[in-house]
Amino acid sequence: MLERTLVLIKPDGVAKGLIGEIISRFERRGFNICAMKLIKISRDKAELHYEEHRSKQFFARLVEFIISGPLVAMVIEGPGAIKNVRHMMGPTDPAEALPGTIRGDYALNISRNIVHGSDSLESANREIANFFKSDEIIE
Ligand code: IDP
Ligand code: MG
Repeated sequence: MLERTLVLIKPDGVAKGLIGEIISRFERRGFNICAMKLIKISRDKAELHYEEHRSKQFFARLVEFIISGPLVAMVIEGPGAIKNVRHMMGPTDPAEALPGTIRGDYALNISRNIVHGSDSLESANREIANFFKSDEIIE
């Protein structure tokens, strides 16, 4: 099924100079980029993005980190994009990620795991709307 998912190259990925590398992987796989921007997000937007984690002990640090520097937000489209993009990223904890995945190649620390990808159709729709106006997304 053709799907859209929100991908973030988080501030650690931007700081490590991995923007091009990460975008290349999605392009070479055949995904379509339908929106993209480099931004520093507000605390409100960050808290909305991670609202499912509000009760977790790591929530405050997670929000501080995601607003600490610029990130790249993109909407990526393709068959099974939600699941396939997460497969390309690897598991949340990079210590468990296989080489060949983004987290397995570029990260070791769960709180600095380089990328975000939506985990369901419902999350994707909510997260895309939090980052992009409809006229910023190319049909
Ligand atoms: P995901 O990014 O793979 O979807 P989530 O469980 O949605 O993982 O968690 C969101 C983000 O919160 C993770 O990418 C990671 O950076 C951070 N995180 C998750 N679990 C922990 C933890 O136990 N300690 C610190 N940070 C965590
Ligand atoms: Mg998640």
